[in-house]
Amino acid sequence: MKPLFALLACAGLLLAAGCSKTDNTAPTGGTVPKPGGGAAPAMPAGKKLTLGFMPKSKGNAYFISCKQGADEAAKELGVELLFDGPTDPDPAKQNEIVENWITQGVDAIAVACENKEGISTALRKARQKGVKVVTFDSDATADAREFFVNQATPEGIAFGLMDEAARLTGEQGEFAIITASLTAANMNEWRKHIEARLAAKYPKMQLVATRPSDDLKDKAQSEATALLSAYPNLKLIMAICSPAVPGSAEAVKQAGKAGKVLVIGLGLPNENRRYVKDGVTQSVILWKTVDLGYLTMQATAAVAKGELKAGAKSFKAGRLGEMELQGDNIVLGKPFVFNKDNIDQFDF
Ligand code: RAM
Repeated sequence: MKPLFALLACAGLLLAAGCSKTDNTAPTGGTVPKPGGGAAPAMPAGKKLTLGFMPKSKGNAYFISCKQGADEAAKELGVELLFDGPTDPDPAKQNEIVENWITQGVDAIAVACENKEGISTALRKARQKGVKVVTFDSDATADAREFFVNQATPEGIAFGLMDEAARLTGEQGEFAIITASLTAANMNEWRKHIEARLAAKYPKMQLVATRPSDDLKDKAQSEATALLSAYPNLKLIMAICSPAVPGSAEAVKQAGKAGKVLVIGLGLPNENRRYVKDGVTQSVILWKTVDLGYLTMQATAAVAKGELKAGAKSFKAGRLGEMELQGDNIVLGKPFVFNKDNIDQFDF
């Protein structure tokens, strides 16, 4: 952890959790209740848990960074981690992988859902077969999983974006959103709160368009290019999925509009550093993706072992310390704003 990040996290500015060291004991065995009554046979002593970890897409740097934290937790806990997912976002492929994991008889799975309704049927089936299910990043329906590991509250993310857009534009003018898909549940939740904040606080700002990028950089770049010609008075592009931030920045740069059309969004410092330093992108907002993957695996293992159950108020998440639960949500913490002044202190 870089010094500034560590400081902020420990000060409670970034994460709700503390910074205590992990207790690495990983109990095995015991009797695990199965959904629908009955009990699974006790796990043979010393049996290694097998946990699946599925991103929306394997090619997305955001999820590669999450995997780093998942690997760290798996190593600490002595569990086997299966990492699989579509190469590019593909809901049908996600369902297929869930089915494979059911057949393989894995103990638990963690999934970032591309299509909320679509995957929930497969996840419910997994639960019926005794596979514990946790979602992260983007949720399924509540009855299709035990817990959702959320990166931050939707209001925290949306108000952070909207307030930053308002600050940078002097609360005036046209802006556009580039999202992942128009059905992406996490982005749609954030959009709802962005629009509510806009309506409540910024009457002189106008959201002129919301365009999908399918969570792909090249598509985001062509959408941003189209927005620049369709809206000559555009003041800012807000890219709310990670590949869309560098995609939008590249479009603005190539159009020679750096500094005239501002770019902000939810992105990784490493993917945006160049554009932030060149003044094309003003601010990037994100949570610590490594910690999101780490927390997810800690929670998934705890659920698989029967240590984390519905109704729990908190659980111990290794190096992140005691995490409080909000109902069936485990919230990582508050998002953080990266800009020219601090981006060099972060490496993910
Ligand atoms: C994308 C993913 C993910 C989202 C981030 C900000 O890479 O779609 O769901 O949380 O961006």
